[in-house]
Amino acid sequence: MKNLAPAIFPPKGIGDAKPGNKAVLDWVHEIATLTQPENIFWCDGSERENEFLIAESLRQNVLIELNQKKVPRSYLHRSNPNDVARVEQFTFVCTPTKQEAGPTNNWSDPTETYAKLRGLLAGAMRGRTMFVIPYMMGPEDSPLTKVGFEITDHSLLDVNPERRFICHFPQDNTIISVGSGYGGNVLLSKKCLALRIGSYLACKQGWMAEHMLILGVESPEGRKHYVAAAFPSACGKTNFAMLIPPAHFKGWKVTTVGDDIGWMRIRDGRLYAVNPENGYFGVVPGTSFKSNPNAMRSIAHDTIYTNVALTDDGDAWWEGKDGEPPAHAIDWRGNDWAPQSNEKAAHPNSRFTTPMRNNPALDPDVEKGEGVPISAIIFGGRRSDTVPLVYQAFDWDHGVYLGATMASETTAAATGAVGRVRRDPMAMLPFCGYNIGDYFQHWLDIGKRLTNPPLIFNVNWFRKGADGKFLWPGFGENMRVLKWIIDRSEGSGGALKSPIGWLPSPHDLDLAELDIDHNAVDELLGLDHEEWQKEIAAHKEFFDSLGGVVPEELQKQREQLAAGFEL
Ligand code: GTP
Ligand code: SPV
Ligand code: MN
Repeated sequence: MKNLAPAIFPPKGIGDAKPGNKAVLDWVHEIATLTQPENIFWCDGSERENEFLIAESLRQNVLIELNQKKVPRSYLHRSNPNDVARVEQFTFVCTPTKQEAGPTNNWSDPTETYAKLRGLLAGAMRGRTMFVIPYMMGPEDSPLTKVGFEITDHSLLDVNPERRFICHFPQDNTIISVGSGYGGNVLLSKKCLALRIGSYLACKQGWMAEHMLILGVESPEGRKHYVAAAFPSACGKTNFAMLIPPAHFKGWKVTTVGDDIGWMRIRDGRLYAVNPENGYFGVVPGTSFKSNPNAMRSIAHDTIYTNVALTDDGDAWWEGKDGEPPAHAIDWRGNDWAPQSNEKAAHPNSRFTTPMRNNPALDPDVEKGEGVPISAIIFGGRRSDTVPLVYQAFDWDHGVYLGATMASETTAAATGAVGRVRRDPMAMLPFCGYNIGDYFQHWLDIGKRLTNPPLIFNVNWFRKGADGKFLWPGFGENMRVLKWIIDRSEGSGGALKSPIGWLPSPHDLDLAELDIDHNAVDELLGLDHEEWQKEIAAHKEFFDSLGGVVPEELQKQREQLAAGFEL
């Protein structure tokens, strides 16, 4: 096969940051003996290294330079067209027993899997450069922070969907990924470490690793709360974390701590959260100055775009960007594109990669080692029907039930059918690195240790009317829902008791200066008994499908919910 990523030869002073740690050196030596690279590049994260690697990537056509006047220091990467999303069917948790991985993970035997992977890796880096990338997940002085090393080659284009394996060995703190260059499959510090291995460690050590954004919200009087929210992939975390309140909320300010992953620990009976990441790997389509101005400013420079379209003047373009579509562009596959084309110009899961320092709304405490105290946890999914705009759990255990039974219509973030409702507990279905029953129990156990637990809410920005259109304007207007959540957390804010939880009535939400009709609001906050009968049956079906691992407490919650609807 043609070597699409030949070795690179850096000048002295670049790529030679060899560490002194013997364990690391031994391990690198072992992998080099197996994979047989031409040379080894020891990364140090310096600016000089960055410039060299970008120049090399441009030379090898792995990156395309964008118009430097329009988007300074920004580049386009076109992936292999069959390597555009996470591949859940090829993702494995390799624990000694299948039972430890549980009913929601693909399991494979660690000994056999190591042997198989060793076979695939033997000689795999011949003629190529091996990169050793040290990384740190979390603020420098946080007790949760983890240090890791990723060894990789440069074979971004040389992927093979027939031989794609993303394998986790929680007992060994090891991850091996072959055959994909896509973010969630190969940035091993992110979903693989920070969530899958992270959740396994969190359960053992008594903390939480969650698929959550973390935001700060400050009132005009200067009262500040932090909120964490778990929405499934491509369901609005980045947008919510960067929310700009509408004009009516003068003096309110929302700041971003994280947009995808939250690590939380108990301190003084409260949950404190840190964001282990240093940047954003976000969905591009739909991003505009109308929907998310902070994201637009974040990606206006120093950004790598993957699988967006390229305009004739060298700019990045995607569906949903402000202004008119270009008359001509090169689409994400590298083909000519025009507005009348049947194909999308940008892949629906095209992504930006940008450092968090680019975000104008970055929270000042983002690097604080002790984390930020969480006042509320929000669950949410993409549901065209059934689930109201917002409601509040009766208590922690009921909140765990809301998380455990949440569902969402599938998106382009993972390969497979899009738009199918699937249960995605706590937005962790693809990311929980151990038995989901033990994960539910862990959530219940955490609750018992909290003297000042966050209140738990569920939201749905995606309910649709009979015309098939979203009933709720979403984006910045989600501030209206966030405000109710803050009010409830402060002990004010009205609500009605319903069988599913505390529901706001229309006048409990601040809808001033919002162009929305009364019927839409009623529909957004309404409960349809027939839909809920089906929903509760689906909860039971889901729990049953897990084969007896669901804690008794959650079964009890379901019975109570069902009883509430029989009244
Ligand atoms: P991952 O990075 O995959 O974990 O996704 P995410 O949860 O951060 O989702 P993101 O904020 O990138 O949003 C995904 C898609 O949902 C984008 O196309 C957004 O435009 C759209 N979206 C986000 N928020 C809203 C909203 O409030 N209403 C509507 N209708 N769409 C939204
Ligand atoms: C997701 O799919 O939830 C993402 C993108 O955040 S990735 O990092 O690729 O998993
Ligand atoms: Mn995510």
